[in-house]
Amino acid sequence: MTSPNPYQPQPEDKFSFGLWTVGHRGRDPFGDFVRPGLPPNDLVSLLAEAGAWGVNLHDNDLVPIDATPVERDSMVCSFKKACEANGIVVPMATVSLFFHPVFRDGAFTANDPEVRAYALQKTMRAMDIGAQLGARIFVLWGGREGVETDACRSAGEAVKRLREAVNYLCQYNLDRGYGMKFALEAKPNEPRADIYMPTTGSYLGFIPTLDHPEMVGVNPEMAHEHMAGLNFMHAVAQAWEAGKLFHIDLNDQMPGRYDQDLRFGSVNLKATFWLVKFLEDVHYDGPRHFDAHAYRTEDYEGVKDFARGCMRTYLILKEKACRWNHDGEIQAMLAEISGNGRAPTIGTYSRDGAARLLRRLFDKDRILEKRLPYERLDQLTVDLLLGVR
Ligand code: GCO
Ligand code: MN
Ligand code: MN
Repeated sequence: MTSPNPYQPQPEDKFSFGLWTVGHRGRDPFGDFVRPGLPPNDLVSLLAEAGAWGVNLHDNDLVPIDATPVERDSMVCSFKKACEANGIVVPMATVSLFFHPVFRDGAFTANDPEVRAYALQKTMRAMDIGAQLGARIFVLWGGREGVETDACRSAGEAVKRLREAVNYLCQYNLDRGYGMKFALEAKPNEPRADIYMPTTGSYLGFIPTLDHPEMVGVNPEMAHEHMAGLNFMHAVAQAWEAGKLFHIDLNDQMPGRYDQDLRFGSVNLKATFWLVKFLEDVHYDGPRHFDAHAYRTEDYEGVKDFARGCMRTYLILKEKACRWNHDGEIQAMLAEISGNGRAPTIGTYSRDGAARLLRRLFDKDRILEKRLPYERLDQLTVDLLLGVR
């Protein structure tokens, strides 16, 4: 008898994939499709076979942009049945505001008011599809909301247009009673040369300026922060701390390159470890969505390998995080370096307290005697990750 797989995904792991991820056919700017197209319902079966919990979709991953209402209804109904039959949920829906040439100058920020209106119409219709499928999270990724030349519009005006659009959509959500939360996804560039709201931090600054900030959070993506040369886990931590981590896009990416969307954990294992550890330590309870796709060399068997790999790596790193948290030597070092109980705490501001702090003498040489053995701590982490600890 074979032993059960300890890294078998479970529904409570909430692993999800986009239709556009496992359905990615390997086309890139230089080369054509390498895999045949699979209908959405077959992609749902593929995900079920791989062990996923959820599937996410853009409106046009399921319903072609010019479908009639009757065609739309029958496609959504049939997809819903396929999900139910496969035990797959639809936690998140989104809208393509980047593929059709009409969005060549952006969607909500485009200069043409008719394009802005069409973008709102398309998004409301995508929300209708999402609501029908049970999605409670709606992602907005403004891939075309940017510029090649700043001569074309004021960047400040673009922010105002974006705010108006999100406010409008929040109102629609309320009006329809959908109970959705919006998750805004940042990216620094690609497809536009420069995209407005280049980082998760930008959106965290934007959200409090909205009419319904409580309805809007972020969808940070690992590859996107890495493209900007940033520490993804730090962005996630800030979003979490602000109560704004509504969704997350997991994948991998070499900094400084085009958007690679590689299998989770396939490039930056250590950064991936710190991320998983963070999510597990804070008991993040949302979907763990893999926004990545298989190598262009793969067929659909390889796509399953890719999907299984994303989830397996997450679960292995989750186990490593648990070991790290229970490692006696690591924990003793953490207790030692935490600095708790050494100096009087500053406390909240008071005039007397500030006066005492202003008078206090600091013995910097004594402070410097305290060792900070981060080299050893990091090596223990590396040993643990490499499986020799
Ligand atoms: C990308 C983005 C997209 C979005 C998706 C959801 O770089 O292409 O990450 O995959 O996540 O469009 O809106
Ligand atoms: Mn991406
Ligand atoms: Mn994404």
